Amino acid sequence: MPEPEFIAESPPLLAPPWDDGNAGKPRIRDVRVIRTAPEGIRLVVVKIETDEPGLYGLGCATFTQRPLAVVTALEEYLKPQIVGRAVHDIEDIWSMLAVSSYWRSGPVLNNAMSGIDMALWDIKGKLAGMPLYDLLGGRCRTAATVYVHASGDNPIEVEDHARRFMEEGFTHIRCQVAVAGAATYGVAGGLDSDDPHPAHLRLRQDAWDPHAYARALPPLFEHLRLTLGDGVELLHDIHERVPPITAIGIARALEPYQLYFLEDPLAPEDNGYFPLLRQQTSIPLAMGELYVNVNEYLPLIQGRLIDFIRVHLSDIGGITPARKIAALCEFFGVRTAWHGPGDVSPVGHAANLHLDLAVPNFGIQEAHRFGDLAQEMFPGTPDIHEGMMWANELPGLGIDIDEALAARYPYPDHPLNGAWPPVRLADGTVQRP
Ligand code: GCO
Ligand code: MG
Repeated sequence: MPEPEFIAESPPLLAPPWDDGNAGKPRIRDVRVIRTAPEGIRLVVVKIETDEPGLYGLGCATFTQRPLAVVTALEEYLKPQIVGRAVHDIEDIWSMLAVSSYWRSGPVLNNAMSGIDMALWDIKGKLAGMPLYDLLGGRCRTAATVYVHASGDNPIEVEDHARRFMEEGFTHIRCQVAVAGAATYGVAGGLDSDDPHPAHLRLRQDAWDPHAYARALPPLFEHLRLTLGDGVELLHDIHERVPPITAIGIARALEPYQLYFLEDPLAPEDNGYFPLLRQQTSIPLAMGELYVNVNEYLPLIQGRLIDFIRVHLSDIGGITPARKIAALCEFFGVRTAWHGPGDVSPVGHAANLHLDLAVPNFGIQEAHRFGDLAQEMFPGTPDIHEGMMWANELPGLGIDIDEALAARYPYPDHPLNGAWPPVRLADGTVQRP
């Protein structure tokens, strides 16, 4: 399809009534979608270029299990609606795009919107000459405390891994252990070498056994508390892989070990169990990386049923909805813990970090330590040291992309274009998520 000719005005039908007042403001000239995989994970990054020379913004639109669908949504549906619009009207552009398909929400559309939304916030920061955290109200802290992932085939290996992190200055560590003879989520090592997933996402080829997994957890955390002591915060991710009543049992069994939080005990489909879970235990609960729709998290926040909100910024549509969620959570005593694995691009991590710094009710940030290549490809990738993530002083998101380098790392071949193979119980039943 030929590129639409650039006109320095809003597209017909889509101009807001105040568009005359936008005369002289920079306008969107192009929306470019960049696909790259510096670490084998399929990233989607949006670059919005304006009619002002050198003024552009970057956004994360990474949905690594359906990246090509996001690219199509951006190129064929969202871009034609916003080329020509003034860059200032972020809220209006978000609201307009959100309903432009009538049927709304969902990870594909939200990710596409997030690419645009973050890029517009990046541009707004550049226009203001301020890092985004300043524009959002100013910083509330020096840096964002992070947690990292330790795993192993048995409690001793997990302990060793955690100790290495502690020696590096990390204070919060998520711990996952392999279940003997069963598939295990979130554990690196001893895996099928043909598995296309990055190590932390790989699945063992054998079946998943929710009850064996549940039984393996108390001995793991008992071992970790005994050997590592109380001077470290421990976290765990259930990843929604057990029946709801088993999750309640796990939460109660882990109470003595004083976890910082227990993540994703229930699948979004089982939100109705939260009141029961909450009545049974005071273990801090973190929830929400799979949420895409406001109706999924609103009742949990209002009902004070969770302690940490863990949405994936690009999966809910970017910074615009996330800053509202953070503000809402503040009034209900819920802290933020934005999702931050390797399938968030460095641009998305920068967006997480600016919110972490600017919101009073920040809890913790999940960290992914990007290798040299990704850091070279994305200059300004947030720095991690002393157990914290640090922002630079550059305006906007403070991050850039070396497009020539990005082009040298295309998506790896994959029979399903990144889709996940199923996890199954011993009888073959597909297990969520
Ligand atoms: C986490 C997550 C991730 C997700 C991954 C899915 O807490 O970091 O559970 O590892 O599984 O982002 O693509
Ligand atoms: Mg998780």
